[in-house]
Amino acid sequence: MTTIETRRRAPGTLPPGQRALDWFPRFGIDLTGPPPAVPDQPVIAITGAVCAPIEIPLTALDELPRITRRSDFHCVSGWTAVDLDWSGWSFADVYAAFIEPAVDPAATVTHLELVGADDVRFAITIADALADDVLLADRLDGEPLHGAHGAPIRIVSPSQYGYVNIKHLCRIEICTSEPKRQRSFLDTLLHGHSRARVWEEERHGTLPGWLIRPPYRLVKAIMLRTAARATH
Ligand SMILES: Nc1nc2c(c(=O)[nH]1)N[C@H]1C(S)=C(S)[C@@H](COP(=O)(O)O)O[C@H]1N2
Ligand SMILES: [Mo]
Repeated sequence: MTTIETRRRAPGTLPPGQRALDWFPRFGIDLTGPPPAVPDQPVIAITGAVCAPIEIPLTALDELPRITRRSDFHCVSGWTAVDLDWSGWSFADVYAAFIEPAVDPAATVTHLELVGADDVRFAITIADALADDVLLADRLDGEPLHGAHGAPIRIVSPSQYGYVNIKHLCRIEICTSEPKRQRSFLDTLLHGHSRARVWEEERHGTLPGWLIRPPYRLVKAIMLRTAARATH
């Protein structure tokens, strides 16, 4: 097993506009309800531009080398959890071994839509998905991933904001263009940047990152209070 440091910050520094927490909150659309149930034999379904849809049993991932990586986790609302030890597999390895062979050879893949069991999703560009530091993680700090943090398996892309890091990953849609979804008013207001790189402060799809910090800070304060109450 190899441990690689992927942290890009110098000790004591954080990406622009981020503040460190001394805990790792559960965050997202649901802060208090039970996390989605984990099936007895979990799979990741591969759909979209494929020859035929397939299902990858999580047990098949054991064929690939397991890796552990220490990284910081940055939510777009402005909090950072430092020095998390994730364990799992390189997403690029999983893609090459299990996903790419199923893709329609005539398709030019531009995005992968990552879908969680709670139906929360994010369309990541294929280049960002295959970056060196992206993991499929099933363990955190030496323990199996807790439901709050994405059991049975989640994406960990430490150089992109939290909302890229889809928890409870159960399906990947292979896309030949950026999926366009209907947005609610709130979603339009808060709509995240499609690359979400933390060091570039790509928080928002249209507004500069620094400009959107104050409303996000408000969201952070309210949600962290709820998350803390649910945890303690
Ligand atoms: N399936 C799913 N994935 C998700 C979310 C969610 O609500 N559901 N929330 C996102 C957001 S906004 C953040 S900051 C991180 C939070 O991860 P954590 O709960 O492990 O801290 O998960 C991301 N992935
Ligand atoms: Mo987030």
